[in-house]
Amino acid sequence: MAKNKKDTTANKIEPDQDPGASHTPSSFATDCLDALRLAVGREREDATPYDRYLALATAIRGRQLDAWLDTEARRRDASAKRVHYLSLEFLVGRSLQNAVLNLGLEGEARVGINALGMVLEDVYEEEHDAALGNGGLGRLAACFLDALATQGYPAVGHGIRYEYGMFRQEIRDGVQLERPDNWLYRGNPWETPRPDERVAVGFGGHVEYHTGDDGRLQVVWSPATTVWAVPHITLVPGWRNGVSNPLVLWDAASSDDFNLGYFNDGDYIRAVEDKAHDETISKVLYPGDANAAGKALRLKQQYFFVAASLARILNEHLTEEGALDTLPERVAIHLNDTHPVVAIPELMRLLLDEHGFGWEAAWDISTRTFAYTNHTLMPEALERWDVGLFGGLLPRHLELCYEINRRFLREVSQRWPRDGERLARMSIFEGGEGDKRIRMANLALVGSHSVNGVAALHSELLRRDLFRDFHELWPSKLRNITNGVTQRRWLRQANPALATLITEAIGERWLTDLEALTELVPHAEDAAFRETWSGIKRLNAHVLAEYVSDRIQVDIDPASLFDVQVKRIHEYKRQLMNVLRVLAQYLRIKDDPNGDWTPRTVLLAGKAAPGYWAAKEIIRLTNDVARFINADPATNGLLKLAFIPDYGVSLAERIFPASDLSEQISTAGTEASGTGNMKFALNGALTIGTLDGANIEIAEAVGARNLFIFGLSEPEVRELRVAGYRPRDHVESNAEIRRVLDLVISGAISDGDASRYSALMDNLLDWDPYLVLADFASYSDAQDEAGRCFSDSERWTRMAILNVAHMGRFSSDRSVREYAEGVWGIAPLEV
Ligand code: 26V
Repeated sequence: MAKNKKDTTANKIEPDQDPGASHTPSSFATDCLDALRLAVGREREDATPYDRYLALATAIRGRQLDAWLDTEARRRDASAKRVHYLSLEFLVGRSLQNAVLNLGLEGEARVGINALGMVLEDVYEEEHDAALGNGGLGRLAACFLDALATQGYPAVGHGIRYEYGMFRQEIRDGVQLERPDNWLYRGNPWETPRPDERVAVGFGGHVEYHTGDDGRLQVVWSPATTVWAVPHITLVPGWRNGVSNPLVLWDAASSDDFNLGYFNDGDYIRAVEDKAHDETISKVLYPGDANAAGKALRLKQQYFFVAASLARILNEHLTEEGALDTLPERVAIHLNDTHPVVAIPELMRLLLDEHGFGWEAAWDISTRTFAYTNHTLMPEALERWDVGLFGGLLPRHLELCYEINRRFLREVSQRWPRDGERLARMSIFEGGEGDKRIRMANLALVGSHSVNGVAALHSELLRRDLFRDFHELWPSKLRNITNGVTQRRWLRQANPALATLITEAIGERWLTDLEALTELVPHAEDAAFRETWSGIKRLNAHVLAEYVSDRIQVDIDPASLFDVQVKRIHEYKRQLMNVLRVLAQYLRIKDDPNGDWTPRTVLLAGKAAPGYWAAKEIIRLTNDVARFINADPATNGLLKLAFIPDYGVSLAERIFPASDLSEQISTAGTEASGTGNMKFALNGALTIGTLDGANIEIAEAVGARNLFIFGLSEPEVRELRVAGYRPRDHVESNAEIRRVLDLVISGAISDGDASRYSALMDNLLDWDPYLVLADFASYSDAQDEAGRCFSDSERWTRMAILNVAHMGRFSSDRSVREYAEGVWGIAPLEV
């Protein structure tokens, strides 16, 4: 597609919609034309495709602002309780198409954009993804905002307006390179800055104690530096209900009227340098997903957005209610993982030091306000802040953490006297002298009234292992709320052809009530319906094949089985097992070129944390194996492998609709939930997976006959580890895996460089922490079964339809309703 060449697109008007002919532009089309002149400042004939995108976005934003004002008025009139979702990540992706669809403006937008001389779908492609998140946790937050607005719940998201989002992934010679994601360089038409509502956030300094006139202790924190937090509001539209909820993203700005000391010293340049330094707080998203980076900047980011958000929340509550003792009646604050957990001592500080509450009252308000979700069992992902670092930046908060802990441990020792080990396990602090750390998860458990995991198995493991002591102390605090995804983006928007077929068969109800999909069950028996269904899948495969060919010059056959694994690259997710099995299949085809093979295209995509060596090696191996097997004419029509670069929300929207087989192959007990598993199944892909995370619940919902389950279960994994796992045993007993590893070790796949993967292979043979070798044979059998099943296209399509029909439970609408009713105590606004 030619971009930025106005003469190639300017006259592209869809038939029958030439505004110059008979059509009278609707008011929305007029708004678009107006926006082009009044907001973008461009004549129609000079407008670039991006100008047209800006015009359409601007016209829509106006409608959203209007809906927001209405929603706010209704909330205030009803004195409705509201949830504030605090998250360091919101992985929103693009906004234009989502807004067009949710506002029900597709027809008018099409006319409006035709009037500007372009096709709507091409305008969508002009938008840069808002990639303000790493993966599952951030995307879940975005799905929840959509579900909250759609159901009319009063809700606000609070996060950081990173100037650089998730890095752009380039692949050079098979290796991942990280490039900056300068997503704001052409501006952002969706945000409304509110500089007049900025908040001052302090860091460092010291704490003083005074006795007030009333004889009470007064604590005064004097920060060493202060940074402005400037809110930028992006609106989240509900599905055709006139509701619009705000997402408040905070931008760091240097404090012009603070830190004036240098000016007086005459060191003007140094002062300006320091000001620039303050603004680094919101510069860049931390591109990790598992290794908690104990870096000062990350702690600064956490406190920065938490302090700004709480100031805004309290200010609004005081304006509306006049006093803070009613806070828990009007406000719920949700902590998305431990990243915003410094909110607990911050609210205590505000109540005690700034608003004069006593400890008991402040603690009661605070614990009734906060709830916390855990998103991972990986011990290396649990945040533990060094007390030196923490106390240096937040001296008053460190004191408050000690006091919270002192009172908490007193309660524990009353219940379990003389149980020192239990006290040590439950303490908010660990280590000692010179190596003391704050366990943010323990702080979250102590300071929240509700704690939840994100799938049934995950929550069970939290209760059994990670939070066992806490579960014994407070048996009703820990609960499960299984994740969900928004069907509006992941089916209606991403896969319009399938969405239309479903709507034609069962009506529109599924868009706001996903359980309605069960009405598809009888259609699975309708041969004509199945034929249309699989035709749509093949058409989507065609579109993806074209993209892959353009992007990485690999030709893939849209009729082959699209076997897809897309997610962050991590050892526990076992992309390595997938790639090794591809090699095994390659060797089998070489042995028996005339065998009855199901042609297959294996696709992988995902980013590795920049400092995660093993994950980057897995990407390189994938690319080496792909180059090796794709170059072999003997297997070419039967097996292809491709790594698609720069996975993100928009690429995911292309991939799920085109996929046949969804790879969900983590070691049982490691993937908290997974949400990609739900997006695949919703688009009619069958799952090959372990009994892990939400796979278990998906299998229950769709029936074990309709997916391919393999591998050790969580109890079996635990048993094997206790007994002593010996990876080499599995190699000795399996000739096929031996041949595969020999092939990798020989250097044949890596230009004869025999040493390239020796460290990765040694790691596998000596340690194999995620049991790749133990599950390999079972995985390989399940893959054979999937291949056979796909060659019976009638049967496969029937299974795919039944999968979709039973996905009702996995809507984020259901998840959010469970939080609203069971955790936050909020109700929808009357519509
Ligand atoms: C950790 C870190 C460490 C420091 C650098 C930045 C960073 C960012 C995020 C994290 C925690 C990631 C936890 C996470 O994404 N968990 C995923 O949450 C999904 C939604 O609940 C769930 O479906 C996935 O199974 C789970 O891995």
